[in-house]
Amino acid sequence: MNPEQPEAPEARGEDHGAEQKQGKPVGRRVFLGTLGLGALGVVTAPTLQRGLESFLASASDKDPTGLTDLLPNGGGFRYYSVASSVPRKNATTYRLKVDGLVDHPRTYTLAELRALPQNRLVRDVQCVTGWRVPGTPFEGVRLSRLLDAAGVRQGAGAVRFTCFDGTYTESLTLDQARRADVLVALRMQDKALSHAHGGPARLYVAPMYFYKSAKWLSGITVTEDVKPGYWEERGYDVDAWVGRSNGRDDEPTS
Ligand SMILES: Nc1nc2c(c(=O)[nH]1)N[C@H]1C(S)=C(S)[C@@H](COP(=O)(O)O)O[C@H]1N2
Ligand SMILES: [Mo]
Repeated sequence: MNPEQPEAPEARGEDHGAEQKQGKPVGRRVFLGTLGLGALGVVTAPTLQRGLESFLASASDKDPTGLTDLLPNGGGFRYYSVASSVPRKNATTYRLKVDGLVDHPRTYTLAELRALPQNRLVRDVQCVTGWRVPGTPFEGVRLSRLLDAAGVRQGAGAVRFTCFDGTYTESLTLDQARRADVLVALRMQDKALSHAHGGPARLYVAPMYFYKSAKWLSGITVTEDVKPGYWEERGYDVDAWVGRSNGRDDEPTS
């Protein structure tokens, strides 16, 4: 395959939800979307990414398929929102509520989150539809710290995330939520998280496909059981480990 001339973008499943529209099983479609990157390997993946990106960008004027929702600043990211408009929140208006099966429910301001110890992780971002952004720094507060501060009660088994877009939801088991590589991220690529990327704060679940990383995070609720999130109700795996879910278990992890 010539990296500068990728095949039709729909072959890569760039469009979340296309599986449902076309009545195809998610696993197979996602698997097909992976073959190119998997075969080319890590070294050439950025080149392929750029080729695909410019292909999509040049097609954007005529393309009615909605595949070209690229961020204006590029960088390999697609901009995704299942909500058609999302209110903007800033340091004055942002709030993050932690509640549910906890002894000390609490609402944090952005200043309070910034005052907590920050952890920085540099991993590859991997969307389940096939695009990847290598070595992307995220920085923020470990979710485990917020859970410990809240005092998780006996009988709790999961965490549910809600967003101020009013629509998107996600969830993790309590064990997953307590991992050191799961953050409430305030910074990305060493800048304050932009509105487009889910700022002021988003969830960042490093070891899982990027759909777990809920943008515009506004609520963390400790619950008894896992409730499938937005995309999971539409066919994606609840346990979204990169390379070990969604029919992509052949992909090398990094
Ligand atoms: N609130 C919200 N969070 C979301 C999504 C969304 O539509 N809404 N899309 C998910 C998906 S599928 C991906 S790939 C990433 C995209 O993040 P980005 O827009 O910062 O590239 O956000 C995830 N989190
Ligand atoms: Mo995604």
